[in-house]
Amino acid sequence: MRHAVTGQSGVHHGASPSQGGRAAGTVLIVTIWVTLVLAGLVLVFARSMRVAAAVSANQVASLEAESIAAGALQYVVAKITEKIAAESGTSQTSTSQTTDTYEALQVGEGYFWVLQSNLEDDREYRFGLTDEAGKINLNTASLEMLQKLPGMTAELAASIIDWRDTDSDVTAGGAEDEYYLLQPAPYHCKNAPLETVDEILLIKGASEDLLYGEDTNLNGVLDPQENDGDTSEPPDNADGKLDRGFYDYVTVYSTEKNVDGAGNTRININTSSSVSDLQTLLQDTFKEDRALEIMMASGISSNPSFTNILQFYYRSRMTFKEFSQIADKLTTSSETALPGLVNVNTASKEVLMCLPGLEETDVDSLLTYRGSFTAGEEPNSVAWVTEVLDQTKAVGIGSYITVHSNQYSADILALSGNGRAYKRYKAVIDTQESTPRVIHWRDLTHFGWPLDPEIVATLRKGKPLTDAVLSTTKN
Ligand SMILES: [Ca+2]
Ligand SMILES: [Ca+2]
Ligand SMILES: [Ca+2]
Ligand SMILES: [Ca+2]
Repeated sequence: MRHAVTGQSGVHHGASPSQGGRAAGTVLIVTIWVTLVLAGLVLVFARSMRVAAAVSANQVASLEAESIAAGALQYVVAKITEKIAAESGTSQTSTSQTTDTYEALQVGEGYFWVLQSNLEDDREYRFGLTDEAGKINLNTASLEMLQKLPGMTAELAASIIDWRDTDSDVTAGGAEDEYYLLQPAPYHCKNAPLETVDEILLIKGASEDLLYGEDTNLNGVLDPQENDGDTSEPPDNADGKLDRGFYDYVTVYSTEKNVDGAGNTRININTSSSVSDLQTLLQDTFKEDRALEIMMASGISSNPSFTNILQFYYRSRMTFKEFSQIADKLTTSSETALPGLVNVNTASKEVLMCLPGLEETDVDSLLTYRGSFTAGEEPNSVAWVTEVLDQTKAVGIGSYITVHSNQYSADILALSGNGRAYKRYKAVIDTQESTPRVIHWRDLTHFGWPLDPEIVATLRKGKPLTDAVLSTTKN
């Protein structure tokens, strides 16, 4: 600024060489100088006004995205309520009849999506709710089951066991207080269940690399930056496929009440007091003499001790059709809550592979059999696995499986109408009570924009979102 003023005054001197004009010239110089300073101030001020205007416009967009996300959560809760009503038969529409949309739903000027990891295809986005019962529960899975998760290390699996168990005995390869207290920023081993999946990052041997794999923006598909090696963050092996971590396969939320699909208390066949209840159930369901045959064959009167209900099935020599009618009404546990059971109707191949004793061929057979189920009319008991697996394998997984789901997660992405701001949240909704409850709400915005950047670019140009822009397939 000062330099510019000197230059200007020099030019002025050359234009007014007379002695008499010296005083007037000085005034003129001062005037010019003041004018220049003022002009400069105006310029600076105008620029900061523009910045302020842009900031406040972004704030408005950000607030808009925030309210859209809040609206999206209400939508998700409403959809879950509908789903429960349909399943319990209190609604006219069955689950199969309701077509749920979770993609590019418009709210005011803006939009929201409910993202779902597509575990079968890393080139195609998928939308909808995610069933938490279709995952391995980090708080209940055995060491053997944890070890079978994709990308899991022996060290981390053992350390998860130590992290959640109440004792301070170190599992081989694991870690208790001794390890955590020696860290640069020391902390205690939790010795209690994990409350969130991401809490795993506090555990020895865990890393974002193991948890998220190459999918560092958590959208379930292979993005260009996840397939270009070290050219851009994140580092990846550029092999044209998404090497996932185990994030999509694990949960800490799955739990169910020990009741049947209709909400009635189950008969615990491991207590001698239940013998008459079982007899009544069998007589009500089948003919009296058939009920007696089943009771006799099962040996329940003399020895009410079963590993799980599938073992009862084999001992009782019921037909599959008979067992299917009563299976969900039976239990071998006296607990009122059964955390961490895996829903065999919904779990992914990778999750089913973690169940004890199953080979890949067994899991493929389960998936093939499951493929014939009609949506909304899936079996209401775990009995069907006996149609696929041999006795040893069926009984081997019988204590770890269910067909009920009570927790759903929603990965909500909200975008302002002008494309300037977005928000992304993970919500976990528990449906065990009559009113669904949000039990977890986490900001995922920092993972970056997870869909096609063209969507944002289009809205920023003030253009409408066409089907081509909204394409769910990645190039
Ligand atoms: Ca411990
Ligand atoms: Ca990705
Ligand atoms: Ca990369
Ligand atoms: Ca890869």
